[in-house]
Amino acid sequence: AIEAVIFDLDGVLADTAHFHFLAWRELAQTQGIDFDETFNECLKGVDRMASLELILRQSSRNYTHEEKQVLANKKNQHYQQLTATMTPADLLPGAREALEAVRSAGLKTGLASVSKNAFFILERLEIRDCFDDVVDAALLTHTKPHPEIFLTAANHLGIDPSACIGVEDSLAGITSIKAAGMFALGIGSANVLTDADLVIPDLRHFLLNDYAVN
Ligand code: B16
Ligand code: MG
Repeated sequence: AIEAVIFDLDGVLADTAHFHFLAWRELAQTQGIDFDETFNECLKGVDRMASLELILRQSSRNYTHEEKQVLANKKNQHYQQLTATMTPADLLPGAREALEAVRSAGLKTGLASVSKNAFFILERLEIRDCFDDVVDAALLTHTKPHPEIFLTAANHLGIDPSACIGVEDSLAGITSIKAAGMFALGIGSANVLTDADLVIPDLRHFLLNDYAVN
């Protein structure tokens, strides 16, 4: 039976995925690099430096380590500006209800975001207390699609990965969940999240009994 649900943050609980997109797009434009929503799909769930590498790969120029650091900081400053005024009203529809449903069913909740801004966003949304464990992205060696982050969350919760559901909006995230040996619940479109065990459009459609019965 399912004993824990481990949520991604960006694009699942809040629409911060859009803010990441806006900040990366502006940065790419300053470097003369084209950037659209399709390419953005590959960046979702991928950490800051790895995302930057994927973007700069489209340029014919070579960037030094220092230049990359400057660009990554710029993007992050822009992202922090965009998210600074978020409030609990910015939780995506169904997010709070899904978290509460998991807790009321006596299951544990975890957060698996590779974002180093995750703790800040949780504070803005006032949902830090909804989680039994929040993985600190700063302590990870690998970004999604590697399973490390979901395995770490399960480990902290003391639950076997096979008894966990992972909830993700990104391709990299679904791969990470499956590699961790969990049930992968995709948020978005089944045409994009082809490896998910089940895809729902958003958390208003989250029905724990559909996945937890065993
Ligand atoms: P930061 P998630 C990921 O978060 C985002 O999907 C991804 O677009 C972003 O690059 C990454 O966090 C790093 O974020 O620059 O704030 O450290 O989807 O794992 O919650
Ligand atoms: Mg995400």
